[in-house]
Amino acid sequence: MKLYGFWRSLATYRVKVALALKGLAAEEVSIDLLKGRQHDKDYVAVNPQAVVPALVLDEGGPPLFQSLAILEYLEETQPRPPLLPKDPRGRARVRGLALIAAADGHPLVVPRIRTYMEKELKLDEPTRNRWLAHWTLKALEAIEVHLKGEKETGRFCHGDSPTLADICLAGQVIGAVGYFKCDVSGVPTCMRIYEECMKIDAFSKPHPLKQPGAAAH
Ligand SMILES: N[C@@H](CCC(=O)N[C@@H](CS)C(=O)NCC(=O)O)C(=O)O
Repeated sequence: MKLYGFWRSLATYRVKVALALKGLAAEEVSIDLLKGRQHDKDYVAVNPQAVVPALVLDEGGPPLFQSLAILEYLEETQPRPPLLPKDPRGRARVRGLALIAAADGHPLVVPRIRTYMEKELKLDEPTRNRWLAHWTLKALEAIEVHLKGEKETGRFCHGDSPTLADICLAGQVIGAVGYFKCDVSGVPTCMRIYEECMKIDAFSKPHPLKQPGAAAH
């Protein structure tokens, strides 16, 4: 498999964690988002949305796109270890938690939004940073209410083994702590579970700030 991604990308991180948890390997191709390479003609031919990640399968065919769709594909084709619970209600809860991060929180802080705020809306850097930190924390606060109050929460977001929810939570915390310097004192359950995740190589090795690209920035 070939994974188009970028060291700083939280959506790429989600796919890398899932691949690692499932014991799958993929060759990585870096699309430098800081240099705008996602808009290069060659890459737009891979993913017309001009975003990473995209996953090319060994069997060929069009690349898979959207990290959660890729995670679901991996889950269906390589069910062990499972990243979704067996029961439909549990699956809905895990997907719901994952979506708070991946569908509601993360999209507000991606490069195209930041570029629009800077170039079109002419917002200064402190104002842009307030936006990034605010929406990143809002998603974690919503997840926190679920995690703190619901009996399904265990060592991880849902029970005692990692699921799609933990993968998305980990990325959201990396954004909050590593990128946007949020005050995370109000989301202790998220932080506790994040720390559990980081005890697992599949979560800690692909950490964006541990990638070679990060050292150069
Ligand atoms: N919902 C998408 C998000 C994809 C996305 O926005 N990726 C970011 C990096 S984390 C990107 O490539 N952004 C490029 C841009 O905004 O121009 C997914 O989960 O795959």
